[in-house]
Amino acid sequence: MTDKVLGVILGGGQGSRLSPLTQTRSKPAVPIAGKYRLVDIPISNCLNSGIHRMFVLTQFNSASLNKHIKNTYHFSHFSTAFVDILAAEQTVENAAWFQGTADAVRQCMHHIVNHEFDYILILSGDQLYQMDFQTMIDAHIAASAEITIATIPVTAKDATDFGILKADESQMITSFIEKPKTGLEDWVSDTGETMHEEGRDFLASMGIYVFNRDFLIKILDENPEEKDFGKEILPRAIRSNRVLSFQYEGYWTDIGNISSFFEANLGLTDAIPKFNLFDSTHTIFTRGRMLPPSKISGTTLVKTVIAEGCIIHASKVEHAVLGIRSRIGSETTIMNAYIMGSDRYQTLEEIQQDIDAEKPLIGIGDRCYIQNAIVDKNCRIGNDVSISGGAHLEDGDFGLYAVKDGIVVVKKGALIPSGTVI
Ligand code: ADQ
Ligand code: ADP
Repeated sequence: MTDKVLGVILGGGQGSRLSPLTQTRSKPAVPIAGKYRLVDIPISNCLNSGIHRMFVLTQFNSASLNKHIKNTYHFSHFSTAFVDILAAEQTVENAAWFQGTADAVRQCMHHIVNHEFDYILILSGDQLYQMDFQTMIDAHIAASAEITIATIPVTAKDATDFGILKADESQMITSFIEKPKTGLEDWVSDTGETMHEEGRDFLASMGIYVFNRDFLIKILDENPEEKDFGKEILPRAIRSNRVLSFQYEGYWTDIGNISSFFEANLGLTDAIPKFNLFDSTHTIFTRGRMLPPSKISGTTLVKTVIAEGCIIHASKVEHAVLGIRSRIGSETTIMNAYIMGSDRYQTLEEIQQDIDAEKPLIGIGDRCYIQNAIVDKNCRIGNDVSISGGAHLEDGDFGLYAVKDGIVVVKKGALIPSGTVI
């Protein structure tokens, strides 16, 4: 059955909510959990569900995304599997960027329809979850639906950030509203006893849709002015078509902004993380880099996730994720932080040259204190640097770093001189 399904991953609009991580790369290429990229999550979910053909739609095509996809997703010559990137492109008829999610799919439709499929699975590129799409597709077929929306119960506090819907006894959606700001009381659903006990009274769209091929082509063609699935296409479809709600109750989180991105990463350090990287039935795939094991000396490690290839001399690392090739100097303390690591090691010669020129090395120096921060890749943080994020800091962009919701984000490749205090 999965031969009949094609996956389409919405790789991101301008990605401004994840800025500055998206300043020099497209959103799907943002590094997550120390060794993966955001796009690995939906791709892995597809592969684990037996869906082997997919497109990643992205607003701009970065070298790092291309390289990652090209180097990671290799399939046998005898299989039809592929992961291809479709970036917004100017054509004779259309010189514009993708204007929204539906418009992105519409503009790429001429590439997509070249493939054989009966169902198209549309996914967001910025969510953390491990879901079997096969059961969703089975439910879609069994209900003879034209569209199926994966849904999840959420609280009133979260409901305003999502598409909220109501369904009848046979789970057919009867009404849908995108991000309701008022009148929430009219949108309470029967989400089941356990969910009600947790205050999760509203059914939210997870932004994961199954469409019948012909139905999608028709609805996009007939309504060219409608640019967005959540705001336009879905509310329209619900009025006259069979749109099924497929309720999911596993772990799922939207990581659209810096604070949810930060929390999703640090959540991996929990004793039993909700997003389980150790589940061999839901492997998250990424590029095999053949890095050496991490080397650690004299460090107290508490609730910390460490990727491969790190060299760590810090005195303490607590509640942190250290990404590939992280280098951390002695007497340094890291707390509540995501250090992304770096793309390469410096040679001993380069290190000597930098030391002679009093230039900080790639990585984090000696006697630093780093708290409530994200340090992007390839940064050079000198000695005696103190970075302490928190509510006391004003949000804004300060050149080498930005502050968002009190979290300090040191930009990719930034050189923070010794002695700096943030
Ligand atoms: P949002 O996530 O707020 O809500 P949107 O900004 O449209 O909706 O993004 C959906 C996905 O598409 C994201 O992965 C985003 O990066 C990507 N995307 C956005 N614009 C794009 C573009 N121009 N080109 C390519 N990709 C683009 C949606 C639904 C809600 C639902 C939530 C669940 O609209 O109804 O509740 O997802 O997270
Ligand atoms: P990002 O993860 O921040 O998007 P890129 O994907 O652009 O970064 O860079 C990752 C790749 O770039 C790595 O695989 C690494 O091989 C290569 N790379 C980056 N900088 C250098 C450098 N100075 N020398 C050699 N290779 C580099």
